[in-house]
Amino acid sequence: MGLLLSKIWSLFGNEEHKLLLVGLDNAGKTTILYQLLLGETVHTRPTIGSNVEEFVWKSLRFVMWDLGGQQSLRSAWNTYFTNSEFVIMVVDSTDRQRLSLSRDELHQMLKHEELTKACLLVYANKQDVKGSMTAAEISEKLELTAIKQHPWHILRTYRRRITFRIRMDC
Ligand SMILES: Nc1nc2c(ncn2[C@@H]2O[C@H](COP(=O)(O)OP(=O)(O)OP(=O)(O)O)[C@@H](O)[C@H]2O)c(=O)[nH]1
Ligand SMILES: [Mg+2]
Repeated sequence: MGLLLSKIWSLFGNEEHKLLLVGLDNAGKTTILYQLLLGETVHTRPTIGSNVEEFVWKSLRFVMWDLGGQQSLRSAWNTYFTNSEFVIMVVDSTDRQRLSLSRDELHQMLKHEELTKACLLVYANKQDVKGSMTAAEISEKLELTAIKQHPWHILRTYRRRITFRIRMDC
């Protein structure tokens, strides 16, 4: 009965989907969160801890956790992993120097047992900046093709053009 009720409940779109926004500091995660939520660019400060907001897309409810990306905060990311269905990794496409660090953080987190079923979306962000790396370059340097256990997708974004596209069947 409980299962039936929860299935009916989910048909009415009341099921919540937990989504994590991760990436190094200054990648643009908080900007993206509020751009999706409010449709406008907000002034941000480095996130200490996390921000959490509810976001509705195509009648689906997402609880989005935006995690602070500074080095001292990254070791606490795993405390947010439970029940996460989606991970959005935000990369600053102008930050060539730290792309290998982003790669290491990404591959490390995807090994975590609580994320075994998570789908990955990568935002190659700050595409408005001249000379930023292409999505292909970022995909290669992040070694996305080596990720076999998680469906993944990469999108070019910048703060005024954030595309939210999640495959619910992934
Ligand atoms: N040019 C450009 N700047 C951006 C873009 N997105 C964010 N920024 C700027 O990048 C800086 C960092 O943005 P945040 O959203 O605070 O970055 P964050 O990933 O949340 O950083 P932490 O909270 O420290 O982890 C801010 O000055 C933003 O205005 C973008 O698409 N293009
Ligand atoms: Mg932030």
